[in-house]
Amino acid sequence: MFQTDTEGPVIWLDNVRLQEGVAIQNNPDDFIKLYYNPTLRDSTVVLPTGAFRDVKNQAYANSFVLRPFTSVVLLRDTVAVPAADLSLSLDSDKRVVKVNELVSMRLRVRNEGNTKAELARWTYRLPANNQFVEGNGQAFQDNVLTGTVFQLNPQADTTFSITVRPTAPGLFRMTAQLTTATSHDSDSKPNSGTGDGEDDASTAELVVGGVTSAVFESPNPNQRLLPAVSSNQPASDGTKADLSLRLVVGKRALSLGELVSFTVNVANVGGLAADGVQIQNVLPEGVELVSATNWTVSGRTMTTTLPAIPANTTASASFQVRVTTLGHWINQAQINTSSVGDPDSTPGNGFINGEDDQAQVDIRVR
Ligand SMILES: [Ca+2]
Ligand SMILES: [Ca+2]
Ligand SMILES: [Ca+2]
Ligand SMILES: [Ca+2]
Repeated sequence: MFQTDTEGPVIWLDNVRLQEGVAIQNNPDDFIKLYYNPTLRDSTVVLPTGAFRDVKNQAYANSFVLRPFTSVVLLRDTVAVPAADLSLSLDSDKRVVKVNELVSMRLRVRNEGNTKAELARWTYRLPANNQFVEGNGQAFQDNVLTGTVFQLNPQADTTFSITVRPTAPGLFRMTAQLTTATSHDSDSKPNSGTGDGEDDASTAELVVGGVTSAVFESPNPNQRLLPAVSSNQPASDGTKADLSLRLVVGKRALSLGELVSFTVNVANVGGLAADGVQIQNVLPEGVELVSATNWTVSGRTMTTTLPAIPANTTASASFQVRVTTLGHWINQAQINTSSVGDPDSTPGNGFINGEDDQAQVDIRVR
């Protein structure tokens, strides 16, 4: 039997059984992790199997990118939170307003998943020359408004009404994003920046005070690194010449009887010189040919062969027509033959298959 020996009422403990303790050895490293990036470059951290959270309750799994000279403390997630798919949209009641006119903004957070989403937070930063007037009861400071969504049922949404006032003329591009999401989201990452096209960020545009060249954009201070833009062009092939065709017309809206010239430009972006490049041009009804030096004409079809086009140069051919009939007319041109192969187009295979060796241009005769 035990008697307590402290201040206050005396407590007796009866029927106490004692037994030797069994120590369980835990490695703290299995429960808490500190990552630090001491380099000048972004560093990708690969996590051990399992789910983790930082002190802001942000979920982590698999891997994440740590910016230069930043650190993060991660705690192993022992209570599993089901995944949800949150998205955010921002829009305004009007797109064109006057200076100092109040604008109602709608910020909506939606759960597109089939399980309940746990707590999430969003941040809406205003560009310069714009002020928050009313923040739906949410806190705002220094043009930054933050809000909390405690839970969201599957396929449900919640909307925050916010009033802003632009104070200068210009185009305002305003952005908001989710900055915290407790539930793991498979197609977006909170606080990743507003410029990566994910569904948890949104942009609304306002034109204020008529047309001006001023553009005001919301700050985007923590944009995650985006991959470099890759070209849609094939790599230069030393055994082929990548030819492409462009059509230019002097004027698109014409009066009856007016003269207009067309120019066909052929560019060779490598890697061989192209010889024997023949262009075919089909004139629309409604025009008559006035001058076509070096072209052979048969009915409405015209052809010409360009001089050799060395790699990384352009060649062109022009002609002039008179418009003779009212209406909307389309002129078409394509590369008809070439002495060398082309990596992404075939000569002479038509005008409407989307290849880069064909083009069309329209004119309207009033
Ligand atoms: Ca999402
Ligand atoms: Ca994001
Ligand atoms: Ca081509
Ligand atoms: Ca073609």
